[in-house]
Amino acid sequence: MMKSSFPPDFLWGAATAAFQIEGAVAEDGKGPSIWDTFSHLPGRIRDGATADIACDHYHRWQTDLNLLTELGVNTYRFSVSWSRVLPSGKGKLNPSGLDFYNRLVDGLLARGITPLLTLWHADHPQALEDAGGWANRDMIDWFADYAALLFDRLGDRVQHWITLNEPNCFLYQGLGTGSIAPGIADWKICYQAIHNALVAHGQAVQRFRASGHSGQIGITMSVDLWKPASDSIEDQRAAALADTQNNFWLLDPLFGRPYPQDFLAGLGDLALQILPGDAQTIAEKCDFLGVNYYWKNVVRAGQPGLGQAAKSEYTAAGGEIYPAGLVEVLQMLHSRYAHPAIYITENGLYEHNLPPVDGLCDDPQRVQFLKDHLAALEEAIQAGVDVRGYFFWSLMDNFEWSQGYHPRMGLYYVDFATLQRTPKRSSLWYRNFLSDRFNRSSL
Ligand code: IFM
Repeated sequence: MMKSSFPPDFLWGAATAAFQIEGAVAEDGKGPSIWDTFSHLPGRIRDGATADIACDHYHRWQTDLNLLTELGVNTYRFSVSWSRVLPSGKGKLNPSGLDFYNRLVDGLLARGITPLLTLWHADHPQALEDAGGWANRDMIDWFADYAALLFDRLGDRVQHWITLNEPNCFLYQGLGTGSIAPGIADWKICYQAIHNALVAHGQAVQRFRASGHSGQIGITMSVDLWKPASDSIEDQRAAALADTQNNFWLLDPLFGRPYPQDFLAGLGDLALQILPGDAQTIAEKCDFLGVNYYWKNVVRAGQPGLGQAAKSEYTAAGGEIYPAGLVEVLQMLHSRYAHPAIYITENGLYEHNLPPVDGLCDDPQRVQFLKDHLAALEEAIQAGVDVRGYFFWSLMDNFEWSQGYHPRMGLYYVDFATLQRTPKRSSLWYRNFLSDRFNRSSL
């Protein structure tokens, strides 16, 4: 039998986020979040969908944890809804909201599944947004206090923490282009908000260390590949710029480097307010970097947005499926940032609706996607990259932000009329892959 390159203690999991699956948006004392507000604005979400019910995970969490057992994963990544725990974002705790996560964590541990908890996955309380959200420096303390509360209440059982999920995507789109919540299109606000969010991340890491709890903490970034459409100098420059804006702008300061200077100089009127000590706080040492990898972007000068290379396969959302890019991205992170420990906190495929037939949903493209990306991951590990875990996005079909329920990304199909979950072929493939892994590592 071939020896696997995956370490025996590798974390194998699936991921979700609170707003995308929980529903119950106004139940048991939960306050409104920016996504509750945004998803109810006319014309902002495809087909006018909302996440008021979503997958109804708030009521069906036990069924969903049983799906994890069925899959055979040893870990699960989920996020906490800040406004369920602190309806106004700060101050008064909502005990029923916290209890939901207590039950969830206990349910995972009872099933032998390690929880990996994300503190902010795009859905902060509307009350804080009304006070300026991430553009207001007070948000740094509000976030750190919220994080400290969860370290205090769940840190006896949760050993893996992520501060922020994809501040690059969610803040560029939420505050720069305005295409997602909170729907503000102002680049000055956007860059300041990103800076403040990075400082907030650093403060949360400091509060975690101060809490005395054991465990690991990190941040998750979306790190896709940005490639020029041709060899022309213009296309190469445009691709390098996109890489800097999307990746290095946030990653460099997190790893103790200055903000990319060319790009900083180019901000002009958008100049940031950076206070003494911010750089050190942002670079507070983490235990790992979370990496979300989906696809390759092809960049053509003068054409904002995604370009597409000829003769490639595309996801239902337009990105190019490119497993080799995972190796490239991981090797880049390994060499540029002095080989950090990495978890692949998301990787998955956008697909159109393929309803189940006779209790099974056939999704060969996702099976192939998984095979190819896990092979790429193994290649990166063999090349020396310190990858410690892999989380497939997503456990089940869910609310895909401004796209509503259209792209389906789950290992389990969700019928949004009946809320029934049905396995897809990819879940069976992942299950077999994992049982083979675990059997091998116990030999
Ligand atoms: O669904 C999202 C998730 O919330 C953040 N990362 C990308 C996923 C797919 O678009």
